[in-house]
Amino acid sequence: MTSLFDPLQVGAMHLANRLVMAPLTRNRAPGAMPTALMARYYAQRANPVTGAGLIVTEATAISHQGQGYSDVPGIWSAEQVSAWRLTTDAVHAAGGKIVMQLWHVGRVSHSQLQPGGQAPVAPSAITAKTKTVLIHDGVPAFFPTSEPRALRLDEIPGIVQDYAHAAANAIEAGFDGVEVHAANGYLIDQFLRRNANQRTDGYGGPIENRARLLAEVMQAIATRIGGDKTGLRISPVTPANDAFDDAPQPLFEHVARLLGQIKGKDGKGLAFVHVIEGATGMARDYTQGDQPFDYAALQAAYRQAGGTGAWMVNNGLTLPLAEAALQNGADLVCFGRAFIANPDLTRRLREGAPLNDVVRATLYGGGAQGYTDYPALNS
Ligand code: 8OZ
Repeated sequence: MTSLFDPLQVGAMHLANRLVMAPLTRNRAPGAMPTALMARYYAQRANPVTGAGLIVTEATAISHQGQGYSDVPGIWSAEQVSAWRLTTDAVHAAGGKIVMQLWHVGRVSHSQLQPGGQAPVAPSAITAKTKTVLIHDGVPAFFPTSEPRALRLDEIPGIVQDYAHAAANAIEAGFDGVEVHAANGYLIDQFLRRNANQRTDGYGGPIENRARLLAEVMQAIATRIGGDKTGLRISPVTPANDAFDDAPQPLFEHVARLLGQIKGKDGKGLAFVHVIEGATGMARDYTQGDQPFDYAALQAAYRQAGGTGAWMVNNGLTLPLAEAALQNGADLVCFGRAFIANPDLTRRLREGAPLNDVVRATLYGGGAQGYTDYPALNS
């Protein structure tokens, strides 16, 4: 029987174990610049024996326009590339692997965060019924998102370019690969879903059109950096950030088929597909036959189309749920809050040790407190 603690080759990466640290927004990058404290936080979780086999960074903006929250990092400038090297060097020195999550928020933003104070961009000019976090004088607060403007058709190639440029920057900064954030109601997910995408051009209407931006972004990145360094995250039925579609099963099976067909530089397919099962942040219980969506059909569609990447699952997992997921056909399991609170989560799960609880008050914004001061077990 495969164990969570067994190694796995994932695309170009050799992972020491099957536990992945989820992408987790922490709002500790003022001016969109990654810091030395962030490098310390990731390195604490990178040890191949005690920590994650793979770390996915917090969502990182591909462009200034892609930003939707205060103090989240970016990867569009040369300065950001240099600053991220602190993180990749520290993680690699600890023996770990790390991929960067590439993010364009689309309409989930506020004009205060946008270049020139302009409106955020979206598939259609429909305001998301959700909130964003703005930090004023060090104090985080929720604000309704601004009314977006619809992207012109002639702007879309530039967005695809921004993703490919950000992916190349991530590789230059020393990351082992990238994960495209196509989940949780952000730009790519907005294009996928009928409630946010009412376009009448080649990027709206039928499923094939709504999935076109995702296909173009994945292909552009795989061509630029190699399919074996490229993955993505999707969330077929999440209601997060006002994401909704009345027919997610055919939509995401189409997405799975197109992902299975992507071949990048050197003819390599994608390294991994990361699926949030259920509503983001709410545990799905495999042992209870909880099936709001047929995830096995999604995986089968991907495999039938030729996809060979690792299948990664995520959402409120516990050790028994993670083991059940592995026996159900997942290759990798992803933990979020548990990795925030336990830098040595893998060791604790292996040894059956108690877990530290996460402190919610320090999740978004602030410094070392509730970030790099969660204790590991004594050796
Ligand atoms: C929590 C707070 C802000 C952003 C996501 C990137 O939901 C996020 C996010 C989560 O994917």
